[in-house]
Amino acid sequence: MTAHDPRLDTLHRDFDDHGLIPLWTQREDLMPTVPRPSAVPHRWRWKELYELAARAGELVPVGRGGERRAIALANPGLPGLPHATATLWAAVQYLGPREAAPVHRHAQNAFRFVLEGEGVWTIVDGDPVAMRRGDLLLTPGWAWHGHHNTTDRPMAWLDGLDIPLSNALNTEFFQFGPGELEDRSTPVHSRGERLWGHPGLRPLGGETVPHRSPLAAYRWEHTDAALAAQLELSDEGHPGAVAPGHAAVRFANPATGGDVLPTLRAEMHRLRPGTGTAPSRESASSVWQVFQGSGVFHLDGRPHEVEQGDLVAVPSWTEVRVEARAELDLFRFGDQPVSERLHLYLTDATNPATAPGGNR
Ligand code: 1HN
Repeated sequence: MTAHDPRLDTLHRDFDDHGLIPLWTQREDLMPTVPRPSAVPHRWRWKELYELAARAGELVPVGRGGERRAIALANPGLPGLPHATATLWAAVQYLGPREAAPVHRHAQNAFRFVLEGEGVWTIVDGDPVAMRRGDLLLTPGWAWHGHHNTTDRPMAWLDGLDIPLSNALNTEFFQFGPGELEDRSTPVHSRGERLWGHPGLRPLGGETVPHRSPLAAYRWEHTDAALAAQLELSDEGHPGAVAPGHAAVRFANPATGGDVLPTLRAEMHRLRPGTGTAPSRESASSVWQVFQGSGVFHLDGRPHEVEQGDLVAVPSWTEVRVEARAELDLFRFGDQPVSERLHLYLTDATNPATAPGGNR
């Protein structure tokens, strides 16, 4: 085969006519040496997001059909798509005073993380769950859910879903529920929390589905206490923190110890002022939100200043290093459970092609 043989041009045209593409023109795109996502590292400012969401609150009703006043982070590397990364949907959802978002369910897994405010209840499979600052609320695939705001103030929060992954796999299903929320009671604790929310205690009568966390709410008071204790233990010379000045927890299914959702991992990190993380990459994508504090995300070497509420998309194999200016609490979610379970999860330390002792 020579590149200049005119028969080769004809062959390539004929491939095209027959719906075929030869590997030799595509190899580096199909099989790059490391992941080369189309999504790019990107930061969205909460102040701007919130202001735009509030304008939508004035102009766009929430109700049957549209279902939610949710505004998705659209990665600039994925033009026209409401995708934060190749696999993750992240949106700010805004619910005005006394408004309600109708009941529905879908195969996609979802959660909410609350940056500020309170007074909204989300009803998950009939269980009313309060949403408050710092809480993580779960809506696993196929759980019925609707939300209502019991106050005279608007409330906005972060929604995370595995929509782009579900999209790629063509596994999307959706069903409308009754238009009206059937239970508008406002208990402080959901039934799931009353049954499962006691450290180390497993209810003998508690029925569970293995891939579905029986807890719909993970409360800030617990997350905060866990992070504070790690740093204190570290000061006392005991293990537990990720690194000096860096505490972190993963939200877990209390019945299995596994991730909170089959496709999504959620974590909270606390970095003391002046500390930072070591640079790292992984074959999984994440979205981070600053819960409180300020700092810098260095993404593939480029600095992005962040403050409270700001969101950062970290596509697969982006090098991440985080620096805290003021004490920095960071919520993060990602698709790690997927690549892990498929044995596709690598970091730059475990990539066989380049790790010490690997083939070169
Ligand atoms: C959804 O059900 C919610 O329940 C939020 O709050 C965002 C985006 C696409 C499809 C369904 C919610 C969503 C969504």
